[in-house]
Amino acid sequence: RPADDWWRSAVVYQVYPRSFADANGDGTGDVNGIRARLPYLADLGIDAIWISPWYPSPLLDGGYDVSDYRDINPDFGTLADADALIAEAHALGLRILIDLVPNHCSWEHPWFKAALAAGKGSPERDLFWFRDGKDGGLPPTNWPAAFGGGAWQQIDDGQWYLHLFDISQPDWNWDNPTVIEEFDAILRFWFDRGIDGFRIDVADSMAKDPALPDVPLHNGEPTREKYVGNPFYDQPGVHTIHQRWRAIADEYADTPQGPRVFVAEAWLSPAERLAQYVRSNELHSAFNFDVLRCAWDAKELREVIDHTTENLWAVGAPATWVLSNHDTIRHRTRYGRDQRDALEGAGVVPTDLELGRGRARAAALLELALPGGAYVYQGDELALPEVENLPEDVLDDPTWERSGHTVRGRDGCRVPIPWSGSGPPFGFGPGTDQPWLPQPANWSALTAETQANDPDSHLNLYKAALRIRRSHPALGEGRLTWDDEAPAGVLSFTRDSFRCLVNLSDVPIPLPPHQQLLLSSEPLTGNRLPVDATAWLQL
Ligand code: ISL
Repeated sequence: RPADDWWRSAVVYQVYPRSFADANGDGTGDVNGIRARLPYLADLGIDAIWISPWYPSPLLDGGYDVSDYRDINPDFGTLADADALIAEAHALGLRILIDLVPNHCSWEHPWFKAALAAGKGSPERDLFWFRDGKDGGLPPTNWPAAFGGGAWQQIDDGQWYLHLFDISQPDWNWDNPTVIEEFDAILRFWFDRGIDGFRIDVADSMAKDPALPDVPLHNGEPTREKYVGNPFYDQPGVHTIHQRWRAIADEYADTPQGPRVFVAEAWLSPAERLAQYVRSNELHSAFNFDVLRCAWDAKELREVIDHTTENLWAVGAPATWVLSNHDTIRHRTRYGRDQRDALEGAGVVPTDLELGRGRARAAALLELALPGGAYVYQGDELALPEVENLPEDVLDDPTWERSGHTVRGRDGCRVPIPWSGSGPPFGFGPGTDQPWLPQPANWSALTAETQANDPDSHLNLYKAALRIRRSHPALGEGRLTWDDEAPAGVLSFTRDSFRCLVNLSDVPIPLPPHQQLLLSSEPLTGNRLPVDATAWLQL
């Protein structure tokens, strides 16, 4: 395929730098840790790496609170390390995407500090959303923040500033030309250093309705729903910003790497809305989170797959598939929870090392057989489960109260990767202590090293699938055709001479006629595909 189109069918591996690999042994992952594992990633067979924010940051939102967009967090390394990483990845044929966080920065960003110092009505304050409150000491609007409470914080002189996320993450004012130009320069800074593209954080939120209307109440509380017309999500102004960025990425078309690309993070449903973000003069692609939200259910999955592809293809964009990321419960555990409920109802107590594993294997082969691009979150190739029992005193992500219950943060999917060895830190770093989040003591069976030596491991299933995906002409971009004759609870589709069969029913099913079994997530039982398994067939 033409190199310029690599992103249309790329398998992108998400690195969460704090938790991936720790080269200097301080318990926190770093850039040199990623460099040391590049051969592992190349061997896995992915096309690109997306690195979650690596910028200087107080890490109050895991780095999505940026205090300098043109440097590397000293805890993670230096710009020279980043340059080396980009060059080494390219030498291995891996593309590098990094995270851009344009909706907000950290309260440690020098421009926000200057805005606090400069006072009411100053040009410095106009880079953010500073407003006077309403009569009676109320904030300017009733907007809710993502991590609990209201989205406005009052400061000493009585004004309030807007933060859609944590109090430490003031929102930029995208109506101010200085903000627009600053982000143009940030894009060029990293493109010139050789990155292949950006993942755009909350790509649907930068523009705000300047009239600042309140949002409606749901169950007595201001809604967080992205209803059409929401004053801070999916406003028409975001598209002007994206079009501007697309033109900048296209300026690089004649460089050896080709044009640079964007992937939008926007939790927008239905797909008709998301499709607006990937029109040909806007962002190249967008995460499709709809499958991530599906239960392990054939009918629901098929509807979502069809709905997504129809809408994204209508604007010429590729479909993308996401099962997990650093914000969600790992999919192995999501699927396993339903299983646990059923098994416990039948009097069986499953172990956490078995639960959800089969479904995670089946889901991986489904994801990698679908048309378009696929995202793999670090550790998913090892079948890591969500760590559900982290002690309270180690939790790092914001935890808050909503509707009378405590919402725990997202630490459980961010536990450092077990690479090797029989106990913590499992080769994560050279130290002997626990890394920044403790790893479960029973993870030795899940390490990359253990799995590399086991032909039936989850890791080797991914490797085999990625190898076939690279070499099979029917996989990657292109269309799919459903087999409507498939039994209930079975997803079956063909892509030219390739068939993918996923058994979500509760009985083993016979394989339809085929020339060759390319891959199966479980051993067959007498030519039957077991429950919760996927087979890839050559027709
Ligand atoms: O996590 C979500 C749903 O499970 C989303 O609502 C998510 O909070 C939202 O899409 C934004 O996420 C991104 O920006 C946040 C940051 O905390 C997340 O880690 C990041 O992925 C603020 O920068």
